[in-house]
Amino acid sequence: MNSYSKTLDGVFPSVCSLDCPDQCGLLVHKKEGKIVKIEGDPNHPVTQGNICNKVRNMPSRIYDKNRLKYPMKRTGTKGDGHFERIGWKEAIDTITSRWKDLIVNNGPESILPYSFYGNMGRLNAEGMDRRFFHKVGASRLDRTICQSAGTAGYTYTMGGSFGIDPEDTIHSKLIILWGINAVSTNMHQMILAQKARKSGAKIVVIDVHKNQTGKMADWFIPITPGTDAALALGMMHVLFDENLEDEPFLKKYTVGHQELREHVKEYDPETVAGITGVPKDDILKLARMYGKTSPAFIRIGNGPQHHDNGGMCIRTISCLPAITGHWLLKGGGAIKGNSGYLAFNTGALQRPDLLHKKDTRLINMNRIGSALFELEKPIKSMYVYGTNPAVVAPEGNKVRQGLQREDLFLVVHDLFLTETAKYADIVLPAASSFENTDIYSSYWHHYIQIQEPVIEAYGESKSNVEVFRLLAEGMGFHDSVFKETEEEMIDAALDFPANPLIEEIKAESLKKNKFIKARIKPLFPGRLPTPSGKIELYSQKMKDDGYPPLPTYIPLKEVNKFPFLFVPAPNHNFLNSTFSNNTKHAAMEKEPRLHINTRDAINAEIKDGDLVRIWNERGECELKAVVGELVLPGTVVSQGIWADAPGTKHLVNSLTPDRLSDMGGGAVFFSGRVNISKIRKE
Ligand SMILES: Nc1nc2c(c(=O)[nH]1)N[C@H]1C(S)=C(S)[C@@H](COP(=O)(O)OP(=O)(O)OC[C@H]3O[C@@H](n4cnc5c(=O)[nH]c(N)nc54)[C@H](O)[C@@H]3O)O[C@H]1N2
Ligand SMILES: Nc1nc2c(c(=O)[nH]1)N[C@H]1C(S)=C(S)[C@@H](COP(=O)(O)OP(=O)(O)OC[C@H]3O[C@@H](n4cnc5c(=O)[nH]c(N)nc54)[C@H](O)[C@@H]3O)O[C@H]1N2
Ligand code: SF4
Ligand SMILES: [Mo]
Repeated sequence: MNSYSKTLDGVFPSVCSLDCPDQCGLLVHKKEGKIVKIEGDPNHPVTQGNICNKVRNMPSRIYDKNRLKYPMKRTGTKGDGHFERIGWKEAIDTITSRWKDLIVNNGPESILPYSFYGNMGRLNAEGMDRRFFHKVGASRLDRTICQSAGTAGYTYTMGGSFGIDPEDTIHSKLIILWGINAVSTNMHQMILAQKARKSGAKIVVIDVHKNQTGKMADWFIPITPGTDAALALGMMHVLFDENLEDEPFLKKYTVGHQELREHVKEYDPETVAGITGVPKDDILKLARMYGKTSPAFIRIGNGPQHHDNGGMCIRTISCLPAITGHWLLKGGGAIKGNSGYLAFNTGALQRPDLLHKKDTRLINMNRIGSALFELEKPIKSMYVYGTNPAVVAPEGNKVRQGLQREDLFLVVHDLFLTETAKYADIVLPAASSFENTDIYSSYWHHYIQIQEPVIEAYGESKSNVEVFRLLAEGMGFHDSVFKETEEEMIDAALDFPANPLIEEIKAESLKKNKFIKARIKPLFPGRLPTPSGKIELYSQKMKDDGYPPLPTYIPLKEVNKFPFLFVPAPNHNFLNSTFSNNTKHAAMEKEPRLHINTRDAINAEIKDGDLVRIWNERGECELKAVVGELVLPGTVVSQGIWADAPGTKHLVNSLTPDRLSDMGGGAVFFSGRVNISKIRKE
C-alpha cells in the first residue's frame, strides 16, 4: 500500500468516509505534516471538484482539541463524563478479561456489538469487527436504522438495490425528488439535475417540508407524512385511465399489470386527495406530466420509508417507472439505492463461518432501548463503534436509561467523547478515515474507491481494524484471519467472480486509479433478480410473506393520540450527529427549530421565534418555532440531530417511537405524533 502519511507536504487522493450517497473523491492538501485543506477531486466523474461545506471544514474536526487522544476509563458515575487516561494494554486487558468472564458465566450472547456507518470503509465498518464478533459468538445486530424498510420494499419490486446510473440523469427530462432533501443529502444528484434542467428538464419535489430542496424545485408538492403510496397509486390510476401506460413494456418486462390496472381503480384522484392533502388537480397534473415527459427519473429518498408503512411505500413508488416503460431510456427509471451493482465478497471479508451457533440471537438496533431492559437473557456488555445511539436511536430516553444501567459493561470506540461515550466504562480513541487504509463502495454512484493513509494516527488513536486485531489477540484467538493486513482484506473482498461487474477492480488497480467504475449495463433488456426475473407489480413472494401482493396504501399506526405528526429530519451542516459538536457547523445551523404551519400556530397561540415545548408519552423537547407555510397543517418538522448540552432539551429522538416498520425491521423516525405548546417564561 502507499502511505502518504509520512510525507509532510503535498496533495493526496482520498475518499469521503461519511454515510452519504455521494461518496466523493477528495484531494487532501498537507503542509508540515498536517491537513490544511480538503477539496473535491476535479477528475472524479461524479464529484467533479465539488464537495459540501461539511467536509471542506473537516480539518477542524480532525484537529479538534476535543478529539480523543488516548484510551480512558470511567472515574465518575455513568453519563457524567469523568474519565482518566489509561494505556492501550490496560484497556484491552480490561475489556477482554470482562468478556472472558461473561462468556463463561452468561454466555457469549450477553455481549452485543453495536455499530453503524460513521465510517463507510468496508474493512472498518463491516470487516474485522464481523470476524471478531463471529468468533466470540456474540449476539448479532440487525443494522436496520437507515434504509432497510425501503430496501426491502424496493427489492420486492426490482429484486435488489439496482437503479439507473446517476450520471445518466443529465438526460432526464423530468426529475422527481421524492422524499429526499437532495440539496443537503445528495448534492451531486442536485448538480446533475441542474444540468438536466439546463437542457429543459423540470424538477419536481414531493416532500412534507419545503426545505432547501423544495425551494429549488420548479414545482413543490407538499404531502401529508406517510401517505406517498396513495399518491403513487393515484398517479397509476390516471396513467392507466388516460392510456399513458407503455403496454409493450408492461407485457415484456413486468408481472401483474392487469391485476394492477384493476386494483388502482379504487385510487381515484379525489380519494387520493383526501388521503394525501395533495389537491385533485395536482394529482392529475403530476400523473400527466409523468406519463407524457420522457425520460422521467424518480430519485427515491429515505424520508418516505422512515414510517410504519415505509417498505410498502417504496415498493409502491418503485412500480411507477414500469408503467411508463422509462427504464428503457437513458436517464429514465429510478434510484432508491445502487449498492447491488457493487456487491463484493462479504463472506470472505466478514467470515460468517466463524460463528459456530448459526441461530445466534439477532437484536434489532432500532429497539436497543427496549432490548437493554426486556430481554430474558440480558445484554451485559455492549461495544459501540461508528454510531452514537444515545442521540440517533429511537426512543432516546429509554436508550439513555439502558446505557446507564450499572451492570452494563459499555465500551465506546469513537473520535470524540460522544453522548454515548459519556456512559462508557472504557473509551477508545478512533483514528479518522484519513489515517486508515480502506475501500469504499457507494450506494448511489457506481465507483469503488481506495483510501490510503494521508496522515499519521492522531495521538494514540487506532482504526477499528487495528482495535479488533488487538481484541482478538487479547481473547486468545489465533486464527490467521485476525492477522491479515488491510491489503489482504481488500483482495479477499474484491475477489468475487459472482459479480463480474467489478471484475477489474482490485487493490492493485485501485492503488493506481483511486476510483474505478463498475462495468454497468442497463437493466433492460435483461433479467432482474426477482423470482420471475421481471418487475413484480404483483408479487407472489409478498403474498407468501404475509403482505398484500399488489402495491397498497396502508395508513400510519398512531392516529389522533396527539394532534401533530412529527418529522425530525437531518439538516444541512451535520451528518446525523457527526459535526453537531463542532461550533462552526452548529453556528451555521443557528439553533434547533420547529417548523409549524401558520394555522396551527395561531390555534396554539405560538408566534414565530417563540420557544415551543413538544411532547408525547415518550419524552419532551424544546425548540424555537418557525411559523409559516413550509409545512402543511398537522405536520411539524425539525432538522438535525443536535448535541446534548446542559440546560437544553434538543434531543428529538426522545420523541420518536421504536416501533418497527412494515418490512425490513426499519426505523419509523417520522411516524411519531406529538403535541406542542408555547413555553411561557415567568
Ligand atoms: N447534510 C446531510 N447529509 C446527509 C445526512 C445528514 O444528516 N446531513 N445523512 C445521511 C444519511 S445517513 C442518509 S440515510 C441520507 C438521508 O437523506 P434523504 O434521503 O434526503 O432522507 P431524509 O433526509 O431522512 O429525508 C428526506 C426528506 O423526506 C422528507 N419526508 C419525511 N417524511 C416524508 C413522507 O412521508 N413523505 C415525503 N414525501 N417526504 C417525507 C423530509 O422532510 C426530508 O426532506 O442522507 C445522508 N446525507
Ligand atoms: N431523528 C432522527 N434520527 C435519525 C435519523 C433521522 O433522520 N432523524 N436518521 C437515521 C439514520 S438514516 C442513520 S444512518 C443513523 C445514523 O446515526 P449514526 O450512525 O450514529 O451516525 P453519526 O451520528 O454520524 O455517528 C457516527 C459516529 O461514528 C464515529 N466514527 C466515525 N468514523 C469512525 C471510525 O472509523 N471508527 C469509529 N469507531 N467511530 C467512527 C463518529 O465520530 C460519530 O460519533 O441515524 C438515524 N437517526
Ligand atoms: S459528505 Fe457527501 S457531499 Fe460531502 S464530501 Fe462527503 S460524500 Fe461529498
Ligand atoms: Mo442513514
